[in-house]
Amino acid sequence: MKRLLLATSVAMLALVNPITALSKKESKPDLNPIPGKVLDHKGIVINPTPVKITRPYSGMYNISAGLNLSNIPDDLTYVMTETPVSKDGIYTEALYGEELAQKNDVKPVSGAYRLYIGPHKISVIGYDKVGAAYGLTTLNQIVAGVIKNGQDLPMMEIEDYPALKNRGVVEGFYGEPWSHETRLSMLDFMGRNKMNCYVYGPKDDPYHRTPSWRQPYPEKEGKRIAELAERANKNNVRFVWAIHPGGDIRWDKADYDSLLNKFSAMYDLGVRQFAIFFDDIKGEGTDSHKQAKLLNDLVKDFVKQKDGVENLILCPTDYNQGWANPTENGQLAIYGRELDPAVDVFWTGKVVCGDIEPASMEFVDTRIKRPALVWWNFPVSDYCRHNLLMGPVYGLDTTLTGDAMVGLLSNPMENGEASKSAIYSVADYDWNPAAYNPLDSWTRSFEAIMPGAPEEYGTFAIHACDPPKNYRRNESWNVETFRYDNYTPQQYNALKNEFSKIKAAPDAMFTKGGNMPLVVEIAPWLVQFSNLGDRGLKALELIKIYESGDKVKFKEAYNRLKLLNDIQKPGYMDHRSGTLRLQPFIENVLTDLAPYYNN
Ligand code: LTM
Repeated sequence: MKRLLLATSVAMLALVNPITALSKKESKPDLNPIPGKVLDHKGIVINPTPVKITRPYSGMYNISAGLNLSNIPDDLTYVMTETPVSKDGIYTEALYGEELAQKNDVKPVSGAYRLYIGPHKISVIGYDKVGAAYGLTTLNQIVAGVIKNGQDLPMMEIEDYPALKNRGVVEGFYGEPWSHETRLSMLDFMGRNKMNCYVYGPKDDPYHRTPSWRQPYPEKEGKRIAELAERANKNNVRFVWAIHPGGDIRWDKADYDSLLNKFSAMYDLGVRQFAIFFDDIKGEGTDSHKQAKLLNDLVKDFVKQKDGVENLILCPTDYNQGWANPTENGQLAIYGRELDPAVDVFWTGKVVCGDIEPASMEFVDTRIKRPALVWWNFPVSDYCRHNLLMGPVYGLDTTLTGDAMVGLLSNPMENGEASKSAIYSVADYDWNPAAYNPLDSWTRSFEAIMPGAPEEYGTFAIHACDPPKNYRRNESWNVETFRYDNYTPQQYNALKNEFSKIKAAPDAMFTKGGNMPLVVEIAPWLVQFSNLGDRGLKALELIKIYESGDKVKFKEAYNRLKLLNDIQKPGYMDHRSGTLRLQPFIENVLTDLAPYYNN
């Protein structure tokens, strides 16, 4: 009877209340599904994805005795972190050199290698030393997978080489620069994933930008730069130091000398490659002719004068198609005519933060008369600092090759550990764009980054993807949300299951994840994520109580959820997740059921 009464008054309310009238349908944002599919790698996961894997022999090795690494040059054994070593193990060699590479059909590009796991021995042939290191890195990943899964090592042959010359990261965001420890750990991570270029350019380092770019680093910071350059070197990563002088540069001899002095000081700290950024400035500094001349002079007076200095990199003021003057008088065309062809030029694509597509590459390349270096603004979150962008790397065209771009660097979040998932996949794309599989790469990254709790990490990641503006990303696509009056039991149970997982995931990541630096870095988000799971469960429970017709219980449960939501909201707004579908679900439940509560 009670239920009937409630139902009748509810029906009457629905006639007059616009909120309930609207609540019949769940509106879904128009975001593309994530491309790719998760594959079964049968325990052997290699990142980045090799160009070609064949199995000319069907044999398997029992590797319980480990590998005999005595024929590997001492300065390459450091990559074999997961490989058990024994004199009685399988004979393993690593060799490199152009002639040897040619004989073994190894592509003549830096980093190329061939790995044989054959009947009598394991052999790595690198085109160069980096290639040999990469071949061993691949072997180490294979061995780690095999050991983890208690399998035997299958004989195989891998032919591999990078598609893009520059693969890596540009620490180029606004906000808190990465800590020294994060940078060191990132350089190791990059090396393990065959990335080779790290550009140091955090906007909020005063010695990088206006006005202190003219000053040398204080001794302590200088030592750290030296340590970074050394660690980068060890990981076959080029440490590129960037300066951002455009805010107040005077284009006179005094400022030119300041630049030369600063570069010389950085050279003495071990830096061997430099970049000059002119992004996000106004006024004098934007002069394209003067920018080009400055770079050309530096090539002449610095790059060519100092031992071992690599090509300069320039970030234009017109760094994306939306802002670039397309005419012959535009900055890009001026670079094309006036800038030394050895200087690489950054480019963020059609817009500041967006997909990388052939059309915008052609736009820039034809003007600057060289393939651009892509500065990909993902997963950078300086425009949405309350959100973490943990979602898959997609939007990178898989038909692009080294002819269209000289490389692609990811601009990450100020949260360096949390950026590693995306960087793992950028490494995958950079090495082998044609084979890039976004969903698979992202899923593999969970195991690599949080080996003790990959599923829980995945649960967090899938619900922490979408920034509320700019470069919108799909999120929470594994569950369907609904309105209180329009769902099936399957949908209800699936959502309940997901909210339970959300509530429990942070604890598992903390207790068994095996990546404390990451957990500590994102702890405020994890606290809010677990709360979100709890609120979601309470919202689902509220629907059931409402349906039961028990007014007293309904009122209590509504009050509880409303209060919890109000109390937790400020913390949630600072450290958000589930912004696309999950928190809106909770808000909808409260809004849609408000008329019954008020009644
Ligand atoms: O993208 C470039 C070249 N410059 C800045 C970056 O420093 C910033 O991190 C991104 C994202 O907000 N946008 C920029 O314009």
